Amino acid sequence: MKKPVRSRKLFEQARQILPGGVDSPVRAFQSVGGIPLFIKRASGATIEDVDGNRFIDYVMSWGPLIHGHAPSGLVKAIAKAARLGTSFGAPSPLEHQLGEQVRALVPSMERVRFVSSGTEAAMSAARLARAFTGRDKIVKFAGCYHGHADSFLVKAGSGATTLGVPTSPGVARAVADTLLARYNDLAAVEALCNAHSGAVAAVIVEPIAGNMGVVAPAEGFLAGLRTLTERRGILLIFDEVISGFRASAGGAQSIFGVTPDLTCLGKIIGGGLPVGAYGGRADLMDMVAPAGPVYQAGTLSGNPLAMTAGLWALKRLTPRLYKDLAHRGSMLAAGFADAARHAGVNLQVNAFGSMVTPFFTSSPVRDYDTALNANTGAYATFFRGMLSRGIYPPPSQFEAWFLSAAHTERHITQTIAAARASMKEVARQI
Ligand code: KE4
Repeated sequence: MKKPVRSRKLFEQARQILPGGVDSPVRAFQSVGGIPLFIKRASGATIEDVDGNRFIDYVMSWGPLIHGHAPSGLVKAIAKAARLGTSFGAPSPLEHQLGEQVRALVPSMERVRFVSSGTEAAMSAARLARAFTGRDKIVKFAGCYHGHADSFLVKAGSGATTLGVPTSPGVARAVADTLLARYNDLAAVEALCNAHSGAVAAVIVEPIAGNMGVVAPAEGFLAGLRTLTERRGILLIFDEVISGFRASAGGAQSIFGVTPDLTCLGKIIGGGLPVGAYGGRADLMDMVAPAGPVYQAGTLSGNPLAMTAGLWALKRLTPRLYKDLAHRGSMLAAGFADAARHAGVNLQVNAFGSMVTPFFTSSPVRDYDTALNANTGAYATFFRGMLSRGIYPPPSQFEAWFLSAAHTERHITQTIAAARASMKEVARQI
């Protein structure tokens, strides 16, 4: 790997204008050391930095790129759409076409509203839940991340945990209405709902957690949340910004057979362009302005380029794609486990389809507390070892590694070989 000379210079320049030199905290490499690499281009499963280093990419823009970087058909579709105009600020047929495509894949979303990020989707869904129920409290789970709206920045996962600020300064007042439970702990949710009887508007959950690293729902957890909330007139919100279209074309709700009242989407739905969405029962969504009184708006919501990219991406979610992704995801997970065993390193590998997280800990990871047991120093050593061997992992122990249709078995084999060598460096360091 060539020294990141140009990246270092660009980072110095960026830090003069962008807080921390980046536009999203987890990109800054703060928890893994070194400087962030500035990317020049990407294609398929690989990215190239400004110093000419090429890597097999497992960040994949944090989940959106299930078809890989810049598939030629997608680029052509976006270019064609751009020639017709980049934004109208008025309805276009593309919006309800994508909405119909989403509803065909996720039938619980009888109505859909497009926004420009997962944050907007989750905050709007919470506002709607409060309006519909007339209640104020929202139950979230420690380690889950629903974007950076004030009420969700409480024991939030992803970058908030990575930087060691799971509850952000500046959100003091909003958090009074946020109740925290342990992921996979139904009794904790029951106790909260009993203690705040009649005051809880919604429970919001990542049905397959990705923001403390990958943590799957325990047997019966999601179904238990559904029963518990239904009985109390509490809305159930599935934040499927990561899991939507990632593990199946119908999202986690189709895999586990649990139907939420509202669903939040993002990432894959935009094919790599800025799209979020929230949707669900018609009686709920018809409360959203201008159909109803709950206000939510957005200059670039339903943007024609983003809608075009989303349509292109969702039309290519085939059973074959998911079969291949699941196979290669399990290949990678097994390879990590094998590499750690050979090196004598404690590792727990959590995987769900094409989402994988190697946790550097000896005990199983089932929730936020057990995820926090992971040795982040060991992860940082592993990260640097992989980077030096041409692999670009997420710069945080508390994120998912994402595969795409462009990741071939050869890519996975190369990654496992790099992991074997990097694990030996971890063994020497711990
Ligand atoms: P955005 O506002 O970043 O589009 O979406 C927020 C969000 C909501 N819900 C879930 C389940 C999410 O995972 C996210 C965002 N995910 C992180 C990565 N784990 C985005 C990466 C970043 O913050 O830079």
